[in-house]
Amino acid sequence: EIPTPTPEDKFSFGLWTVGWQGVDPFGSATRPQMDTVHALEKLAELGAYGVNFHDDDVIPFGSDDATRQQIIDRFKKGLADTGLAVTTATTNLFSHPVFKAGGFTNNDRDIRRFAIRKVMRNVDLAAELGAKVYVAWGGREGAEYGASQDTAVALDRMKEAFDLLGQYVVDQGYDLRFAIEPKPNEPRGDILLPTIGHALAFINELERPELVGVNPEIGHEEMAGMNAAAGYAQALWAGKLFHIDLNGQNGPKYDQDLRFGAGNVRGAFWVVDALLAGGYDGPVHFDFKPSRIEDEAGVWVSAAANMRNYLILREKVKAFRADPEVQEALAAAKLPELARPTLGEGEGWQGLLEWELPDPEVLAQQGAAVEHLDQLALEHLYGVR
Ligand code: ASC
Ligand code: MN
Ligand code: MN
Ligand code: MN
Repeated sequence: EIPTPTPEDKFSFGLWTVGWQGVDPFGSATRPQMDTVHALEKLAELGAYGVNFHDDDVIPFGSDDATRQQIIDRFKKGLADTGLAVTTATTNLFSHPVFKAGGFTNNDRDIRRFAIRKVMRNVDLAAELGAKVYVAWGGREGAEYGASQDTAVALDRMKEAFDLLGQYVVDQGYDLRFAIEPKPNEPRGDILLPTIGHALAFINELERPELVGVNPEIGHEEMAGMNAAAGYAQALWAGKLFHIDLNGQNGPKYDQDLRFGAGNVRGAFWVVDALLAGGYDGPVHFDFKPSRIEDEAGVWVSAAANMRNYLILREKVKAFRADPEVQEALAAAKLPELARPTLGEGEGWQGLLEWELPDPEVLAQQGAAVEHLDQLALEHLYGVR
């Protein structure tokens, strides 16, 4: 049977997810504001392990120091009372109009400096609350028009921001690493670092690449037409999967942020497979939006369903991998052979030159045996095996 979520599963939620009031580009809020401590209580009750927040999710933008401290004290008490961990934190560099043309890469230097200060302030809080990862989603870092942003120079400024923040956590002695969250578009027409691949290449240019990884969101990769599972697998291969945002999306359209497991179900199955195969052991974090046509009861139904769907898919992936017929099919499709290095031990290009060439016409005749293999995966997913 499907297990119930426990803190060992390390499920975590952005406070902005269950707290989303349903504001969209065409309509105003459909749900009242949710009290943060109430959200903590409900999430703990449902079996979550931790939470993640933007600074402004907890502390309204512009709060004075005394108010900010009162809010933090109440939030800390809520954490202590519920036993929830703060796994991650992030910065809202997208809601206030000051960030309308970006934060780290805004053409206005004062806004860039303001944005970095806002991050530093919340990094302090994240470290104080025990977060191990600090997420950076640059939703407003981008453009709609070719000439309005100089991409190369904007990347210089993006690098400058991450180098400075890396220096900051090192100087402060924080045990905190950064995770860049790619997204192709929305709210900007085109966003910088639009995919996992762009982000990984960017990270290699930083002064402290070891401090920075990625936080891929399934829906964002699918908006870009990418195979999310392959992206998670490459991030794991590069040692860069510091955090994950799981949710659901139906192909390239607006960012749907459906609960995990809704949307592209097959894609979700392979994402869980990639996470298990790659040994991902960080928080299993959901970044979704409960449908704006739901009331609060629907919010909790969808929050619980994220975890349930993950557990369902985890069972199915394990059953698929353990199925002897699947193992035979994998062998028939030569997956074990891909695991063998292409050159023999100690062999170099000379050995390859001495090797008697096979007949390509004969090699070309073999079937790849993938139809049976994929059908087995589908039958596990359909629940008939
Ligand atoms: C984040 C994150 C996103 C955005 C979005 C804000 O921190 O991971 O995808 O902010 O959820 O609505
Ligand atoms: Mn999204
Ligand atoms: Mn996200
Ligand atoms: Mn999102």
